[in-house]
Amino acid sequence: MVFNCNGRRLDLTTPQVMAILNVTPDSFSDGGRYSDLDAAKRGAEEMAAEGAAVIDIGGESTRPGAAAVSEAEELDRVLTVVEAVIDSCDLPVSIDTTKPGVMRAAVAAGAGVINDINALRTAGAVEVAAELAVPVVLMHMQGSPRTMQDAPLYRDVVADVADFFRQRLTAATAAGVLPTNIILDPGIGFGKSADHNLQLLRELEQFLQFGSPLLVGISRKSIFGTILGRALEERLPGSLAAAAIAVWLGAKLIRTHDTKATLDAVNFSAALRQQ
Ligand code: PT1
Repeated sequence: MVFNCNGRRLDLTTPQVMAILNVTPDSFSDGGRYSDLDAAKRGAEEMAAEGAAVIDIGGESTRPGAAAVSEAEELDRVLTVVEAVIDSCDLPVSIDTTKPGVMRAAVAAGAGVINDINALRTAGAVEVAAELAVPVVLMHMQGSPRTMQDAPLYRDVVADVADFFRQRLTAATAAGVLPTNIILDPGIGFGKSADHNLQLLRELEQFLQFGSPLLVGISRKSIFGTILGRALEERLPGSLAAAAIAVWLGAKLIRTHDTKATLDAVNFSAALRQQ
């Protein structure tokens, strides 16, 4: 449960928080502007001070409906930010990408975790992940971000996600990814109805059978719109409830926009559970 992230330590003996650092593209700037980098550095420092265990940086939106970006565009957005955050704090940095070229460049810049919503299914990704030898998050997704919410369909969502984990664990370890470097994530909101998401959270313990730590990313997602009728900026209470329950059911890493509040939910749940 202790991971070596390109020289930085991630200890998941007790549950921890993965803080989301937004690298928001805007048409008036590229990711390399001083003010953007300065904001990223200050954001990372704040997350570290609030108790995050790892900082997740991504240059491609994977929200429902989001379009893909080119590798050049993604590298342009993300690489200087990874370098700046590696400089400004000593936490491990995770790179949220599906592209092997971005994985390679980010790890060369100091990133120490590959967070892949496509679970290394992109051509060349599994070989690069094996070569880089850093921890990898294998996330379940049905379809692709642009169309995944059109008509999500499962035989049995929990069984189907478990089958997917079995397949991806086999493919990754066959390519040389160490089993001890794998983290699994059911992919809340990625090609799932609200009911599918509830079933996955309710049955989260089923995914402990693989022996890998579980990551859950549910922060501010549309399930809180569907179930609670909350707009984006009103979803923190629901997100905290979900984080506490995910930890209660065995999750070891919670991906969040709200480090301090989420860490309280995580720590209280872990204390109750005596983890
Ligand atoms: C996640 C995750 C991620 N989520 C991992 N990486 C996003 N490992 C990005 C919605 O329903 O859960 N795990 N990287 C963000 N993606 C979404 C998906 C954001 C759905 C919002 C929704 O609102």
